[in-house]
Amino acid sequence: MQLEKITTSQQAIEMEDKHGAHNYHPLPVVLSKGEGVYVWDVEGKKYYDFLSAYSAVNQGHCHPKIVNAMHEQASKLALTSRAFYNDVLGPYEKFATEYFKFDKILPMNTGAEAVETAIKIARKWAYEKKGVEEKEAQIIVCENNFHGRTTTVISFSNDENARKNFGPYTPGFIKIPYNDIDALENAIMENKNIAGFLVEPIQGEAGVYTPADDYMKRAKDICTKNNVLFIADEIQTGIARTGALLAVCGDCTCENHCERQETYTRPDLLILGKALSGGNYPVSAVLADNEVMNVIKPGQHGSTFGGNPVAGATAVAALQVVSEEHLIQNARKLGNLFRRKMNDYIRNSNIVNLVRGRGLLNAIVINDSEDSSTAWDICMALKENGLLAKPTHGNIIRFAPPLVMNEEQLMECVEIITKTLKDFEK
Ligand code: IF1
Repeated sequence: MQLEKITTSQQAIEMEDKHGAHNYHPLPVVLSKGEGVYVWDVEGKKYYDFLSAYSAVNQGHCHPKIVNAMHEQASKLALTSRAFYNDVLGPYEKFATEYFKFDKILPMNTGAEAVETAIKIARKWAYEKKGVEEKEAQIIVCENNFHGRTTTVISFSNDENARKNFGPYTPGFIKIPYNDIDALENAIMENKNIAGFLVEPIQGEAGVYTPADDYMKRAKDICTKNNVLFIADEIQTGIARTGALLAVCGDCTCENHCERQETYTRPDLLILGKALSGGNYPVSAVLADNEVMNVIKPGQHGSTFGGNPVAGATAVAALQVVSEEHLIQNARKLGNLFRRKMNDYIRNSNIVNLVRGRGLLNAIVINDSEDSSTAWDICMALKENGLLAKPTHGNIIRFAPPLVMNEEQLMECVEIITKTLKDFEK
């Protein structure tokens, strides 16, 4: 059986349309090569990647250190399952728990799997440590959340497109408005069965909503006071993306995780994914201290590929790149520059309302109705001008380049974006 070679973009698009499930509506560009901040399509056109696979490719496409680590391990021992030990998992677990300063890590593969893992741990902790009545545990989540696409996770989504006709839904979730401390306190006061509060430090898919600076800290304090687990989903915001190692580190500029209390809101359960492998391999994880993590006993959770040797080797290299190449500082510096330059443009624009974000996780809000095609049309024009981005909801365009970008490249991207936007000014 031969594999048909792709020679044109149109051929690839038609092949996917015929043979693949139609669960996406991609921008009509067919990529065939990636290096650092650049990607190339089948015809050889070069683009700046301003999405980074939704903040998975923070370390840049095909980073040699990460690819080499992955290749070397894949050529030696790829998968043992957890039926046996191997000589990679322990060192990876030691490295990662020291890197993020937690007692233990539970390795999984996709982000949604890690979110499901955190939900299971929080529920078990509630029954076995907090004394919540069996099957009564509740987890508080926020309106407009995005935590993945499994049946339980979409059960607490309010995105009808993500939910409709996937019922019956998993019970045990209470929704509150995002960035609303009183709503969190009231929800906790009104229900004695609360296991945890699951929250994105910045709501990425909802449109890069950055909450009040003290939202995380105040939410954690309320959780601690009421014996509720604070569960941070840093799958998209973590690993230097927001100009700190984790978004819950606030404006800390430390290169190595410092846990400085005045800025760091330490989660009881930390959920990581995406850039944990630099976008080279599905690697996710949940980190917690022994008091929480030790509720999981042998045979109570796991997965075939969770914590496999290739995942471990790849994740260690990906985290080393973050430190060695000072990606935290770079994301902070270039993020501030990007928002400053975009605000200079927005002052005289009638097509862009605002720019918001932290580090190199940003978005612009287009001055048009949510159901207009303007944001999509702008992304199509950006593609023609050599930059790839995609709208989140409706009239919001997310901008998230790899964190290895330099100032000259960023300024060229600002030039492409503003030049493109000018063609849409009314
Ligand atoms: C797609 C969105 C972003 C996430 C947070 C968990 C997950 C994600 C905060 C699940 C994943 C991805 C999924 C991907 C596109 C992208 C996305 F548009 F879907 F919503 F980034 F905003 N928590 N986000 O952002 O991780 O299981 O995907 O590994 O579904 O197309 P996953």
